[in-house]
Amino acid sequence: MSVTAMAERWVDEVARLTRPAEVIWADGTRQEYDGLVADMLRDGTLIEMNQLSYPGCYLHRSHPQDVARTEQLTFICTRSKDDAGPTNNWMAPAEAKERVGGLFRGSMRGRRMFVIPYLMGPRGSPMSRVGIMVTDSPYVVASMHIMTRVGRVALEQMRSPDDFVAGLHSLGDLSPERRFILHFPEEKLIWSVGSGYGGNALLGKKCHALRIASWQAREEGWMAEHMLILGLEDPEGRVTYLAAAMPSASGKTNLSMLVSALPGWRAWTVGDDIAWISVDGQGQLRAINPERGFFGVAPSTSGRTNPNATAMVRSNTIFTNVALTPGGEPWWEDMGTDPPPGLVDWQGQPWRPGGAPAAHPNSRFTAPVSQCPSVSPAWEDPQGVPISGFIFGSRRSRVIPLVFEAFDWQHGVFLGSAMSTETTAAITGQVGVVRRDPMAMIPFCGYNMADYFSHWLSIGPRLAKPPKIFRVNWFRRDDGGRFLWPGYGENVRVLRWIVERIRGTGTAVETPLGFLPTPEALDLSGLDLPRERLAQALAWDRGEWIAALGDLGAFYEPFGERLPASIREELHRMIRRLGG
Ligand code: GTP
Ligand code: SPV
Ligand code: MN
Repeated sequence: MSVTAMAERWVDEVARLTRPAEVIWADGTRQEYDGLVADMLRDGTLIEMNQLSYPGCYLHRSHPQDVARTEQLTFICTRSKDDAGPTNNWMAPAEAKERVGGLFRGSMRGRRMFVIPYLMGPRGSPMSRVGIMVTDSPYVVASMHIMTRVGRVALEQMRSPDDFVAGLHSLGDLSPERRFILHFPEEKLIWSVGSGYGGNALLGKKCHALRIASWQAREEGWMAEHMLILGLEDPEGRVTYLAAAMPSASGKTNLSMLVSALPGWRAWTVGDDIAWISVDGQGQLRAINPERGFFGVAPSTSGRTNPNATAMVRSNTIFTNVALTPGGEPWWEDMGTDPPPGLVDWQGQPWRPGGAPAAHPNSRFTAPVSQCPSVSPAWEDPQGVPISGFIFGSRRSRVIPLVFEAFDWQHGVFLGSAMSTETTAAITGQVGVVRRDPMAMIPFCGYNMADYFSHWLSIGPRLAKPPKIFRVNWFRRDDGGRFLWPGYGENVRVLRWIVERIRGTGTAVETPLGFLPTPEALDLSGLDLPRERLAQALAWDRGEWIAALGDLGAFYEPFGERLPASIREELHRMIRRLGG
């Protein structure tokens, strides 16, 4: 199978616009990867790490103004503004091409242009999709090798000549003034210029697998979600698959590979960031992980919090913006070791104790899924894994209890739409500000979110047994600012209750919010957690909730008539249950 004429035509067109010195089709081989690495070591794009303790590991330092996704420079370019909706930045397609086209004109002069055919999803899966991405960044090509399936494997999976998402990426001058991440869902097209970082530049990830794919998913009746996928095995060996949406830097990677604090229970990792989910012939939801690598947050990753990740990044990993020890090893805050003398910070400067963090708070590792010790045997199953429960989690110091369960599908969709979270270093801007983030998709939904809620609502009735939906919050704090719940491997105690609820055995009390576990319903064996703290973690306050639902009503306002009536109805019901 070869490249279709249509793909070739698009690539030619792009080359005429960007004027590269050379056009190279990526084949995804080890040889190609090694060659790219050698080039980048020569020109300083990569720094070799200690090849004895970290074989195949390299450090990349990005431009200091290019360290996270930039949402204010990210646009959905649909013909109608309403189709992008009030929560997306919008530009008319013609205007976008006019404004940004100039930044691509001649942008690859003297540089190599790489064409990357990539497959999102397991080989041979009917749910997998193809992208063809053009870039002038070797770092992006190497990262795409880790994060996606590159080369013939992708071209072979095209079902028709135009069965691909086209992505044009150029580093430009890396200035935020000339940075744009544009999505044209009606043309299956992405344009990104001025950034070499993560979700801005690895176009298979957020741009394709969420923004464009969410549009396609609505048209075709499936779901593209910002979710981890894990299988929780009980002591009898039964595995229950769950998918969990949590905002950026709010615990997906950690939960997906947790090491269970409960004997006999075990988590199997299928994916850590994105789930593509469809309804099978039996009315069962099945999920695949479209990626083949993890682009995970480094700070706080330690033997205590995430030993699977610590093991996984010991080889064949590209680190971005971490600190470097004199011995050529990576270092970051809360990795479990003291900063060694002679530490060099993420910008290559000598680090001084008490100064700014040595590793950038959004520093990351890029590592293959296959290296994760907890990788699920089913992670590349072309049919996907059967999903029995959804979890919506966010980062809230107050108000939201540790865990509760929705009454039914519609109420669960409402709870997802009601999500808000404290911002993190994964996006540029202020950290710790509460913002709305329905289903953790506010930065990633490629269309009007009111239609997205309708789409979610439409899935439930198609299912033989709709998954139960849960709300979690690992991040609630006491008055002194300390987390009330220990988190990480201890989260299995919450997952166990969730699985028991799905099976109909776990106990709960009915509250105006939904079903809450009684303190006795959670297995706390071996955990030294004062009763009082657990009670605080599970507490809810009528007044706080009524106020929060007032804010939610204001958030719904701009959606107008497009907001599904049943979402508004759930809001009013909840206010009534609270006596407001
Ligand atoms: P993205 O890759 O940006 O989508 O992030 P993510 O959702 O995968 O988040 P990740 O698991 O990387 O966690 C982000 C931050 O939250 C890290 O600093 C973690 O240490 C911290 N974190 C994760 N799980 C927990 C938890 O259970 N409790 C607490 N207190 N912190 C956690
Ligand atoms: C996120 O921000 O949700 C990430 C990192 O997973 S990025 O790839 O930059 O989007
Ligand atoms: Mn993410």
